[in-house]
Amino acid sequence: MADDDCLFCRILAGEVPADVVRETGLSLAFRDITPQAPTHVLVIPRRHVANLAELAEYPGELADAVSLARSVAEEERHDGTAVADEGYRLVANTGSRAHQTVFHAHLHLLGGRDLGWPPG
Ligand code: DGP
Repeated sequence: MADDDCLFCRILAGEVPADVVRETGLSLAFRDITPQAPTHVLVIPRRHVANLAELAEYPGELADAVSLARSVAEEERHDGTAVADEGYRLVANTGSRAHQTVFHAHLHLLGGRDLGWPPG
């Protein structure tokens, strides 16, 4: 199931260190190494699939990842306010033209500042 060449599989295996925020039996949440917002957490399935579209073939695991992201948003606070209350964004870059650089499905959870629209 794991891909030895996949960075996020190596994080899941504990071979590459990560700042883990929360986890479930199906998913892991850890801080992005190049944060783009005060809260920038990546939520990944333990299953190695290339992107979110492929994760849709496993609805329970997709729901678990979204649920974990919600839990992290409820826990993260800036100036005393939960990210879940002030607003946050879940992003799944899919494919190289959308700036996907790691081909293991992941959600970016971004919050803690005003987020522009449309995204770049
Ligand atoms: P994307 O461009 O959507 O594929 O996002 C991949 C993200 O992964 C990017 O925001 C940077 C992050 N990232 C890359 N390498 C590492 C790493 O070694 N550790 C952590 N925590 N994040 C990483």
